[in-house]
Amino acid sequence: MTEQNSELIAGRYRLVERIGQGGMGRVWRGVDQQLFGREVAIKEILFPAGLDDGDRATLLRRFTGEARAAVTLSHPGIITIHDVVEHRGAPVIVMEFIRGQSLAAAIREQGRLPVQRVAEIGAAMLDALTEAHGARIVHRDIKPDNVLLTKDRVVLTDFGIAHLADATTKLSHSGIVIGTPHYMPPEQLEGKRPTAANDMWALGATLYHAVEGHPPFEAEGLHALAVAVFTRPHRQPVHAGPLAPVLDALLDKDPLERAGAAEAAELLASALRSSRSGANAAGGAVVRDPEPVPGPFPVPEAPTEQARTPTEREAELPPPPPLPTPAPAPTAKESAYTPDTLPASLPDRPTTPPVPVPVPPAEDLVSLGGTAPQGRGEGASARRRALTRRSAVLGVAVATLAVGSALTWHFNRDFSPNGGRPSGGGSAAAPVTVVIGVEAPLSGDMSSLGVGIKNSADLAVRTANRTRHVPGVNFEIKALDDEADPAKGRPNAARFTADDKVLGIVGPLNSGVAQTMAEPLGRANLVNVSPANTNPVLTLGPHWAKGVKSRPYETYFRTVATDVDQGPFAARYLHDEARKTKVYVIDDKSAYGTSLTSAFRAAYTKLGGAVVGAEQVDPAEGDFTVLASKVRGSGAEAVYFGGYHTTAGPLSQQLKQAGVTIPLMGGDGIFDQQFLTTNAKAEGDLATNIGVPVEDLAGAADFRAEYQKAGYPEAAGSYGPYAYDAAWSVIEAVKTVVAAHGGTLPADARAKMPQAVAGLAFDGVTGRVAFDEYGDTVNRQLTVYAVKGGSWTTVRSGPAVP
Ligand code: ABU
Repeated sequence: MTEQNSELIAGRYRLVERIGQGGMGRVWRGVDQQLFGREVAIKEILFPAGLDDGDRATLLRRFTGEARAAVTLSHPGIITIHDVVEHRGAPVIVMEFIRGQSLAAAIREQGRLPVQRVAEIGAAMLDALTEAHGARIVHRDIKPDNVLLTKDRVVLTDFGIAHLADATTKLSHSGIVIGTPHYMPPEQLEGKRPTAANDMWALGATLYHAVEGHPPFEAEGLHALAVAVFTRPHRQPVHAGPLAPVLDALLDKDPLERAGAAEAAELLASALRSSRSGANAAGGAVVRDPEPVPGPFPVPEAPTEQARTPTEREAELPPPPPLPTPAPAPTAKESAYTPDTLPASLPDRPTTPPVPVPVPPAEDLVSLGGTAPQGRGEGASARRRALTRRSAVLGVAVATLAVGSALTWHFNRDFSPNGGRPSGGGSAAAPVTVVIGVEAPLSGDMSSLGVGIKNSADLAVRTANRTRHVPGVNFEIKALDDEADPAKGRPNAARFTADDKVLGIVGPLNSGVAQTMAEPLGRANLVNVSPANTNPVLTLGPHWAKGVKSRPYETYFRTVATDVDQGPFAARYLHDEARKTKVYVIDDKSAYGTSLTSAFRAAYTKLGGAVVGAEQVDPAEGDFTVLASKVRGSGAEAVYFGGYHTTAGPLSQQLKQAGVTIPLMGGDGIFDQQFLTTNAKAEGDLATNIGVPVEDLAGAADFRAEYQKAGYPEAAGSYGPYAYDAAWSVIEAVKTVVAAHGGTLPADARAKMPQAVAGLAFDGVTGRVAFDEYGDTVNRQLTVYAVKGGSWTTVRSGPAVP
């Protein structure tokens, strides 16, 4: 096709003007002469130079077949393909002509877009993708350029075209695949067979770009970008507000853990409700969008504007009316769709230019078919395997880039129409899956404790499945990382509540995280049993210190005693036995640290001890030399610290290095091996821990033996046994619910769980597992430890004093 011509394609489509140019081809406005001059968009696919005739013929055949599959799609959110024809040996697609603007253009013009508008766009895109995935068609190149916005539609374009790009470059033996890696999930960069999960990631990346104004991963150069996508979390969104949970859920690197359509729809609907009601401004932890946002979208109005360039058109377009609220289920259709009223043009300019992406040899050719299982997966072991494989593949991908080696194209391999889905129909006797969420720091400074919690819950689940503890039910773990960051609690809670199969959660570790999770979990009737939180507020309410108890959440339980016991236990030891009558009290400002020091101070002063100084420190600070000189000048005989080992270790060390050779005492948050390994001056320091030493517990020996046998690479940590008992609390409660429903899981099982957990009483590995009327454990034992000879050594153990 020439630049300005009136060439006739396939004897009926006349080109009028070129309206776009992209990496894969050119787009023209044209008319269909056989249909009374109906306007159409004509996309000319450009094959790379150097293909021989055989390759061209092969590609043409493949593309024609794939594009024809996309022709079968009929959905207002998917561009209608009228025809796929061949012209001078290259494929040409004839599509509906859409008058609008790409999302990429909107972002270019306006910067980041308002949360509500992005949620609306996301819901519409998801609806369209669900339609395509239901027809076993994967887009593979969802990005802002391929999303068209009109007055009242959001339309995905270029279905099937990415396949051609991929096959084209593979066939040309170039060793590269054309694509847009800013929106590609790790498995797509690996060159794995496309699944619906690819599109879900790309949806997340596209929405992220729209609401933040930049893609979730950015780096200088392809290599760095690929490394970032494979190995790093996406940049935390700062403008997404209630959209943050859906972005997190969609940008999960593990396709098996990534949100599927139902979960994404629920999260989008929730985000939309929040943004419309202004709940985001009311104080959710995830909401941060105080800055003014750009105005509504421009969309073209007059057909005469089509003759102008896309940029000119896009700059002068009036705002559209708001889109409808997304349906909670992703199957709703826009019944009011009137294609004839929506002529169109589609500029085809990538926001980010297509770049060559290195890929290792693919297992199979790309194909339009193939949806994968969505959402939950095999949990811990699957994730571990995936991460290991990902590292290996990254190495291959980078090596491919470095040496420019050619790919082997498995041209003759059959494509499985099943697309990697598990085959075989389930039988009527197949067990129902119940998911137990695990919420803990799985990365970062506190991950040694968090991973121990996850493994221990996993061990409980494996044991329950192996022994068929709940007949007809198979348990799975779904673990989410909070990095010990309270801001992660709410998004993680949203992911759990959106997944109907989740009937209980083990975690979190940090009281601060629990405070952000407890409210949304409570609203969703979803129980969580923490193996580690000790802040009393979670069960007794905000006025516990004044003796006013009021349980805030019927869904919150814990298997550990609280700081109501731990603070006084430490105070008694320090004052009565260690004979320290003057202390300096320091905390790390965390929910845990402040509650512990508050409980300690009250008890210590009641015993007659003097608090000779108090200070709050910033854990990020790390330099405590000024504080050390204050402590030295105070005459304190001990430091009592509320917080975690990550701060206590350097604090203790710097105190001693400054000549303040008095013991530092903390709570269970410092009772960790890492306190010893990161603090060369720990000798003589003290800690309380929840419970009696594990070696004194009959059940704990079995737990440790089983844990070891299971082969987890990480230690269970001090909260592992409590996590094991917490997981069994959920399992036993499910058993109760099933038994009360004639041996099957009722549809409202989640709602029945809080009462079932409240009524439990069994012997666990940490002792008696049962909960009082506030959700606190009835097992209230504590132990004081001292660092002796470089190890934590038991000093005193016993029940909490009433
Ligand atoms: N119990 C100390 C560590 C966990 C928490 O933040 O409560």
